Order: sequence, then C-alpha cells, then structure tokens
Amino acid sequence: MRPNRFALRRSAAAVTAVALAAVLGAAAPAVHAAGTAPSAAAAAAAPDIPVANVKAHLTQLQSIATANGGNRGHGRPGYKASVDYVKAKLDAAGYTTTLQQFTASGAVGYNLIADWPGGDPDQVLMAGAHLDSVSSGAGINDNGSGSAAVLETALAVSRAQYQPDKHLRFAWWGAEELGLIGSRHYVNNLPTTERSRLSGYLNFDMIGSPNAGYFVYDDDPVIEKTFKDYFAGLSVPTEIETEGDGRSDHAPFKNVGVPVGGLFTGAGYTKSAAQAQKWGGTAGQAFDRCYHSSCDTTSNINDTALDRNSDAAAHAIWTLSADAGEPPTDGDVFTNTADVAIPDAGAAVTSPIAVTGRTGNAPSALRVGVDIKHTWRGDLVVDLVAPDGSAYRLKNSSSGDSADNVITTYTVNASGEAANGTWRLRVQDVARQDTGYVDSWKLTF
Ligand code: DTR
Ligand code: CA
Ligand code: ZN
Ligand code: ZN
Repeated sequence: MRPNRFALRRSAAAVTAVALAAVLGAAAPAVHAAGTAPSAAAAAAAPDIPVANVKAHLTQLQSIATANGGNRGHGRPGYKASVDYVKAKLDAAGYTTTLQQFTASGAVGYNLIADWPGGDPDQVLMAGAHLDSVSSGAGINDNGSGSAAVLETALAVSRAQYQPDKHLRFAWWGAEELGLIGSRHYVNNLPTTERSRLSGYLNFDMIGSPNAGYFVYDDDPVIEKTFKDYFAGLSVPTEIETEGDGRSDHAPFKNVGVPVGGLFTGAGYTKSAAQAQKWGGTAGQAFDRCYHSSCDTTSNINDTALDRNSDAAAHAIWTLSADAGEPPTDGDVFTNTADVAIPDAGAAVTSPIAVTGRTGNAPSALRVGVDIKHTWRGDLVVDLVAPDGSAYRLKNSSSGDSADNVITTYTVNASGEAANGTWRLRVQDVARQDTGYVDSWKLTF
C-alpha cells in the first residue's frame, strides 16, 4: 500500500475486462505441455549488502543497550528489546517468525527463528548469530555485528524476492554467552526428521573486530570453500579459524551432523606480525581489545571487515541455497494464462489449473511458477491450494515491499497431495491503493 501516494492505475476498461473474466470464472483450460522441465535454477549472484544498513542496525542495538542498563544480556530487558527490534523488521519484510522460549540461569531466554516462504522444505539452509551480549556491555561486535549482518542479508532476500531452490531459515540465538544455551536448546528440540532436512548452518559471531583478521571455519569443506573463494575474489587472504573450535553456535549443529561453517574476525587473541603484514592493523594487539568489555560499543567496529563479511555471508547464502540437483525428468507443465483481476484490498481471487493424466501424488519439490502484475507487491498474499483444499503459503504480505510484480518460482512439498485434480493459485490484496492481476501461472511436476 502506498502511503499518501496515488498508485499508477491500469486503464479502467482493461481492469473491467479482466475483472469480468474473474467473475465468470473464465479459466483457460490447463494447457498440458509435456515438455522439457526447466533447468535447475542457476545460483543467482548475491546483491551487495550495504554496510550502512548493517551499521544502522548496530546503532539501534547500541541505543537499546543504552536504554536498558548498558547491556543486552540474557534475561535482561535489553535482550528482549533486541529480539523485538529484529522481529519487527522481519515481520514487515514478509518472514514467518517464531519466538522460541527457554529458561537458563533462572531467567527466560528467546531464540528468534525466521522462515522465508518457499523453497524445498527437505533442503533447509540456515544462517544464524547470537543476539545476546555479555552483561558488561552493549556487545556491538560480539555479537551485534553477526546479528546485524544476518538481519540485513535476510532483508536483502526479501527486497529481491529471492526464491532459491532450498528453503531459507534465519536464526538469532539467546544466551550464547552462557554456553551456547539458545542454539543448543533449538537443536535439542528439533525433531530428528527436521534435523535431517538441514543442508547446512552458517554461523556469524564477531565479524567486525577493530583489529580484524579474516578467519573461515574449517568444518564443512563445501561451505569453507564457498567463503574462501569469495575472499579470494576480493584478494583478501584468509586463515582457518583457530581461536577455539566449537566456541559458538555452530557447535550444537555440528554435534548432530549438520554441515556447518562461518566467519570470524577474532576476539582476545593477539594479531601476529605476519597477520598484520597481510591484513593491516596492529601486530601485538588483540583482534578485539574490547572483547567482553564495556567498550564493545558502536565505536568498536571495523567498517571494512563488517562490510566484507556481510557481503561474504550473502554470497554464501545465495550460492548454497541454489540446488545443483538434476532438473525433474518427467516435468509435465500445466499452465493457465487467463488474466484474473485482483481487487484492491478485497476478497481473494483464484486461478485454476486442472491437472489430469498423472498417477499418484504430487512431488516433494512441486514448482509453482507465478507471474502476477501488481504495483506494491507487499500488499499481496499468495497461496497454492491443492485439489483437496489444502493451502500452501507461497508469499506473505510485507508492508515495506514497494516493488512491483511477483514473477518467480516457488517450490512446494506437495507429496501429501494427489496430483490429479484442480489446483488453484489464490491471491489476495490485503492493503488499499494498488491493483493488479494474475497474468499467468504454471505447475511443473
Ligand atoms: N565464544 C564467542 C567468541 C569466540 C571465541 N572463539 C571463537 C571462534 C569462533 C566464533 C566465535 C568465537 C563469544 O564470546 O561469543
Ligand atoms: Ca557491502
Ligand atoms: Zn562473547
Ligand atoms: Zn559471540
């Protein structure tokens, strides 16, 4: 919905004609084109993550700490205020967020989990950071830096309406400083079937250290190479993270066999002369002299390191979420090209596709290609409705997404649904001002 702006409107005649088609239910017959399936999505290039945006989140976290006793520690008001800040950004961007509560040291803690609708639910790529600080300070490098970079990357996914093959899940952990409590609670309470769906977990804990080093976790080789290749592209040498294996939130995931990786710019260890030679900074000084101290404020950040690591995080998330798997072999494609008008802030409309001639159930990676022309696409909620009426959320509304059109492919685990029958794309415009229509959509089995 445009605040105090007039949306560009399609000509009244065109809208009327299209609306009539919707009312009469003039659905084009499903064109059954047994043809070559779309090739596997190539990995799209990640966008640049504006370091100014990341620093803006750090400024907010600093303000929160300042307003709440100077810290964002577990069980303190500053931590919950940090969670509320991050959650509000994600809700506005169309994420499905969940607060997971736990108790540690007699205080309530929270993990914030954010799922981006779409992608193969059997292949979930996670990225996370601990959001708590120590009680002695604001924790801007440790770990506002990782939290802000993961947040801004998640917002970049929303801005791009990125629809990778894999499902994306982002997480902000509580009580890491007490001993990885929040992430351990999450993993321990994740059903085994859900754990097996995790294709990887990327951890970002201290990625803006003032006297920065560029360390890459040496756990999963594919994830490690993804990060190292990125930095090689910047001609920035990297080293294997050595300041303490397993000392952050990737450890619980690694302990149950999930491939893990991550980035680190150093904490209390001292930068050597050789390291200063290749990275700059000061030899003989800790990577972060304010580690776990009250001086870990917004002035305790190396902007270049924060920028490079935020961009590296986005690169890894874009790259590792594009599945290099084989395209479907029997990719029958069913299409409906009839325009269906979407009433402004009105009732949901549907566009049907009659699927015939198939046997058994739909696949676990049913591809739903949509082409919806609509200004301010954040107004739109989009669902796939199976022949038996089961609804699968493809897109949530996102009040801040002012871009036009939803032209993308979602992947749905429809293995519980009979393939044959009438499937429907259901679209609703939930905010005033801005209109559009379903231009076409298709199912690829
Ligand atoms: N335990 C982290 C800081 C830390 C120390 N070594 C590593 C290695 C990899 C990631 C993080 C760390 C903390 O204090 O939050
Ligand atoms: Ca950047
Ligand atoms: Zn710490
Ligand atoms: Zn940390």
